[in-house]
Amino acid sequence: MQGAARSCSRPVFLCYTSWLSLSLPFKYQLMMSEHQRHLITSALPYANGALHLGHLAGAYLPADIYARYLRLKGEDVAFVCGSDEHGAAITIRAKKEGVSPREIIDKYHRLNKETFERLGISFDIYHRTSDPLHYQTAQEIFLKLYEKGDEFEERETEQYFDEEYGQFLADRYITGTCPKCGHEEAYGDQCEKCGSALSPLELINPRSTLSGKKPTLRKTKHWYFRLDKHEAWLREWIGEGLLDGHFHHDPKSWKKHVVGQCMSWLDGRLIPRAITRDLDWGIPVPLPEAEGKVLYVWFDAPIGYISATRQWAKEQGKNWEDYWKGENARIVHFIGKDNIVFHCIVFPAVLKAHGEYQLPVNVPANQFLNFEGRKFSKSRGWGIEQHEYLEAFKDFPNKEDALRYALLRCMPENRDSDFHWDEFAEYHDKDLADKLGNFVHRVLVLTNKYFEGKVPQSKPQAAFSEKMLALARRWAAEIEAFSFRPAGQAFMELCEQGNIYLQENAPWNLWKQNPDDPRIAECMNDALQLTALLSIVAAPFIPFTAEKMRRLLQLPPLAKGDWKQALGKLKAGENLLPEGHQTGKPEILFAKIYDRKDDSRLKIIQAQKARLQAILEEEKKGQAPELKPEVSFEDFTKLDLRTGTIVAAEKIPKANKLLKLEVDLGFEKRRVVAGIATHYKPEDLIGQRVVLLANLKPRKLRGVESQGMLLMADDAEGKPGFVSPPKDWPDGFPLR
Ligand code: B3M
Ligand code: ZN
Repeated sequence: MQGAARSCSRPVFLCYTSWLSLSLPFKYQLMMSEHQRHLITSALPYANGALHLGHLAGAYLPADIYARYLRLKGEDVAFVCGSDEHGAAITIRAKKEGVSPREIIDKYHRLNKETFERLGISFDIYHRTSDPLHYQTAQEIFLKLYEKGDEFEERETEQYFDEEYGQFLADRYITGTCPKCGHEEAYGDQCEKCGSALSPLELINPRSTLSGKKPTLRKTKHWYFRLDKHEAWLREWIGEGLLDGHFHHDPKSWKKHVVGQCMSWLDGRLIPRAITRDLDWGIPVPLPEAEGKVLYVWFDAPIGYISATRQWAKEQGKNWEDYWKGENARIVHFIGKDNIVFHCIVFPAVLKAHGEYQLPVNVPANQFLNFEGRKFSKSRGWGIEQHEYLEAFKDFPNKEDALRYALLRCMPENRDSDFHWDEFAEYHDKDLADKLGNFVHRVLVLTNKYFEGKVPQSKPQAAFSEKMLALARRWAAEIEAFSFRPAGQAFMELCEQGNIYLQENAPWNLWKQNPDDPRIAECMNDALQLTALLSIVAAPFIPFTAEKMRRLLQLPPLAKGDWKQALGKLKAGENLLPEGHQTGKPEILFAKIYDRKDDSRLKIIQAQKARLQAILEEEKKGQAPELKPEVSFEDFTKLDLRTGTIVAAEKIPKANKLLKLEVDLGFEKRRVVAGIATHYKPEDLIGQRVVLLANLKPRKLRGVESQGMLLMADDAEGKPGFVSPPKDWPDGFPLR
């Protein structure tokens, strides 16, 4: 997947049109106009909890990298996100804490919004779905579809109702026994033990989580969106990139796992989906006959992207419709893989049914990030939330970029990946401190030493600048292809090339021999130009550091179009920093974690590792079973354990759990009654080697005398297995 060969064929919207026009008839050509409007979204987090590093790496950091890059390219960008504030998850949380849903959403909306800001996620707006403008937008879209007449279907069904609380129960409000695996705490929509998707009516022994009582069934009416009607075009659009006979996107630019998940859904047939609910928290269904009903949270949530854009445009004096309906609107949704179906199938179908909207050109969903080899788990304390990281690392210099870079390196772009604190430290020291930090520091120190901090006069060296240009273009192409990890590699290669260049030219040696050697200016000029370029290339990944580099170089903060301008100059062989430009005092960009003189940063990492270690140890303790009271050696020697072989087995009439076995001990045969009939058929037991407690006092079971007991143990599923002696031990062998 990586490397230059692919990247020059992949700058999707730069040269796509030109090769297409050679090979395809006109109607398949992408309608590309000069000016693109980019609408970038990140999944709207539920406002009922904080987000962890996996979320950040999944849907927020990649979107931010993309948005920052496009702004530097001079594109028109709206990067929107916000809180998803409806759904049963929020009302349940509120009930549990004994507060109103409003209190919950206000608390987490603020926390998540602030945390994103602190991490440099550059949303143009962080809106919320409890906002009146969102209500209006969602209701308008619902009504538009309703008025079309054939997009909805009304159905009367029976649903569970809590008589004591006088309300219908959302799927999540019903628990019961899973019909598939017997788990007793399954939810009405899903069993978390075996992962099966369920409907509340399938649950055995359903209980309301409100009253704890058995719910009754009552008739209720709901509106179903006719997803089934949209199957044919969805298949074409996702599979081939075609929409109404026109090329809408390059199907190869969609991630394989995204297309795969969509196709398997489409193959499973689409069915109408209920988009209304009987709940008292949500957006009222805007129909007179729908009193007390609200829109289903997954119907209104993606519309949140639209209302966020509307709010932002209002504040900016722009037209929101340009970003959603305009010919040149390019919508991209960043999400985690658990939200693919809603963003690639359901929401596009809603937009298509509406008729005026553009569909996303890509949904570059990420897979999942694990944490030190396991899934993030709040209940077990495994993982770390974004705000917890900021708190724990408050004394760690440049903590935001250190995290962003570590997450970039392990971003689950195409498969699940793993975050490790050791790698965090390694990337920090080897890449950020050694490759980037060291280079920038040396350049500034040497410029100060040789040229009083001023950019010396010199033309860029052709060979070096060409290499830099190629790497920077690769960086850009990878980002445009949503390949952020490879883009990060291109950035690091630029830093490496800088170090190699300094090392090979060794201006310090030239200076020792002759401070007026023109090669010193040549080398330092190139190195300074690269430093200026790096302040741009680094920015999407580590924006705080990029701005610091700008300050050190005494350049203005980054602004829209800076990359486009730099690219123009590089192509024309011009300098980014003019001759005589005054640079500032050198400063360290990243203080190493592994530093013999200062272990303060290492200690912060070690504290994190120690916390995880403590969880593991606690778990181990929890797993150790409680042992029976001690016995003496004499007690033990009283047991006469003998090897044997089952030579006969039969069922005991009217005792469906018991089998009557005959065990050959070599010197005699014993009759043993064992409660294993539900797990073994008599005929399968003949020849089974066993260990028998041979001096157990005989006792009668269902009228049959049992003369000893077999040693057995249950496996994880509860099936008993025999303790079986090695083959070469004869029957009757005593164990001690
Ligand atoms: N709030 C689900 C989630 O956090 C949901 C995303 C909505 S995106 C429109 O997984
Ligand atoms: Zn189950």
